[in-house]
Amino acid sequence: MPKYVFHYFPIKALGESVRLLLAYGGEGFEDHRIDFEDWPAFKPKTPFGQMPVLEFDGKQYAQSLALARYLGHKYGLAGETLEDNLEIDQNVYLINDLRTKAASANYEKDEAIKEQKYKEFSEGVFPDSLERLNALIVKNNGYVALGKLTWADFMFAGLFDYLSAMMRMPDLGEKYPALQQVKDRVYSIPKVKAYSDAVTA
Ligand SMILES: N[C@@H](CCC(=O)N[C@@H](CS)C(=O)NCC(=O)O)C(=O)O
Repeated sequence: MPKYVFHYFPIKALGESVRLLLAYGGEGFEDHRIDFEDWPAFKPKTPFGQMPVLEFDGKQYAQSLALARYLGHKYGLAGETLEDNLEIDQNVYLINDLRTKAASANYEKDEAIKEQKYKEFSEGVFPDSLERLNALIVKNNGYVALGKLTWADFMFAGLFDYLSAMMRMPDLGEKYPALQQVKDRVYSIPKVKAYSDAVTA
């Protein structure tokens, strides 16, 4: 029986970063993918009525960023000082803000407002944030923070496909090569690659 059970929908979205970190950690995890039709029955059994949820030692924990930060610290992917960790968090929250903005367009129910948001964001916040992030990664030698591999790289790599789809930007990696570099770098780590190859096989 693996130490961890990870509960999430059968999609990448907010769950993939945690799966990548669990794969990197190599302790073994059950990748419990809950179909959408089974979610209503499982929802009341989770801490906050949402997934992802990580279960171990008889307890369940929620919130994707909290889970990623925890696993990052556990597996040697955090900074060495408070200020290092502040820099990681700062860059993770920059990415998370962009994710929230993209989600506000993607999940907008009113079609007219949705298209208005896409128009506005595609001319403003999307390119602004992406250029900022691209420059940040270049400054950090191809990493999201601290000039070395941290859990922020896993957070971003796991989110890449979701972000690209939600921003309607299938050419995200071509337009912003540093972003593609982070994704490729994380997915080329042998344990992460083995997990990813097994899922897509
Ligand atoms: N801030 C939370 C958001 C979690 C969240 O929005 N989860 C969605 C799926 S991505 C969910 O569980 N939706 C089903 C529901 O709310 O019933 C996190 O980062 O984990």
